Amino acid sequence: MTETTSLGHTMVDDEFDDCYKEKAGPKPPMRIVWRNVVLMALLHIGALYGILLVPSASPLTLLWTWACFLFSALGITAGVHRLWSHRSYKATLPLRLFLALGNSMAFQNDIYEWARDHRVHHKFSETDADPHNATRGFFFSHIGWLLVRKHPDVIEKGSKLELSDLKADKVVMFQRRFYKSSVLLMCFAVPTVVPWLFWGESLWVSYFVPALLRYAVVLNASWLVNSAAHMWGNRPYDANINPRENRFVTLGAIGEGFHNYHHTFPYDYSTSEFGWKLNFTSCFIDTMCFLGLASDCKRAARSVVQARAQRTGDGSKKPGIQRSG
Ligand code: ST9
Ligand code: ZN
Ligand code: ZN
Repeated sequence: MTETTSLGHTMVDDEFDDCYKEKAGPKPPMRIVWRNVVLMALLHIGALYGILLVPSASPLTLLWTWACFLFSALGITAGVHRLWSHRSYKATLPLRLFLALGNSMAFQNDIYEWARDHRVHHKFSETDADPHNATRGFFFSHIGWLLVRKHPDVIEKGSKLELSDLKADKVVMFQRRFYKSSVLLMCFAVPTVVPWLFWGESLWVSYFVPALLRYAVVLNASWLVNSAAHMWGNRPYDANINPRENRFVTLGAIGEGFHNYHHTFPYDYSTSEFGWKLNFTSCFIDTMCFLGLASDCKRAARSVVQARAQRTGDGSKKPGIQRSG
């Protein structure tokens, strides 16, 4: 059973656990998955070719590419990240269906697998049990972790996580069951066919720009949160952890680069204390609340944030800064 607090919040297994100690002795050998290496190389070559085709795409196709970017990005940020991994707000069935479709368009593993890997990332951050352990370097935390077998501790610790809330969510389980077909449809077929069918774009351009290029951009924007935002930026809330506040990542990842704040207060639905500032995802969730499609947004109290910043921050936070949104 999933536990709830006295405030009715769902308890989520995403708090850092400092009891875990990495095993002593040599690390297990890295086992490369060549199939993934080839597929990722082809995707990125296709995306680079897509950049060359951008000038020949019609304005409507470019607008459509942007819409597909936003929809798939929200399927990650508002969907599998803030809703399903952290349970930082509640969403009605229509909104969960919308986010699951966007999530399939983003093709980053199904919601269940993504949320399981993400909870284990927070709980055992920057250890052997973290799937994209940033202490193994930029390349590993960015893309390398998807090209090799996982460290056994990721699987061992991940299998002990509390995931009953995900198993109980019919939308999550439905998407997992039909994941491959939903990806073919949402990530590749819909982005390619719509411009061809509705405004006569060539199938060639539609495939390489709104499908492949957009997919690769969303992937890299997401991966930058694991790589760059664990390496470069200030640590105003907790200087003892590596995740950082990175504006560049925030811009590309529609509000997900406030990563020092996020690892310190993983339950906060806004992943930052600045409301809508550089945070389209928070703007989207607030709009959903306004429309009655979302509710129960959790927030770190301002006094808690200030006290924590004073106690463990690196001193870069301006005192008394006002929170907006
Ligand atoms: C992708 C994911 O790109 C991206 C995630 C980004 C995260 C970002 C987070 C930052 C915060 C949010 C910001 C968002 C910003 C968005 C901005 C948008 C503009 N616990 O996996 P296998 C079990 S995906 C427990 O094969 P291997 C598993 O169930 C890209 N158990 O491991 C299985 O058991 P069984 C597309 C676990 O063999 C067994 O272990 N996809 C766990 O080591 C084996 O599982 C790809 O590229 C766990 N955590 O292979 C595919 N994990 O057999 C990538 C696993 O019983 N995946 N298990 O079913 C793969 O090919 C493989 O997983 C592998 C590892 C090769 C990487
Ligand atoms: Zn998170
Ligand atoms: Zn992180």
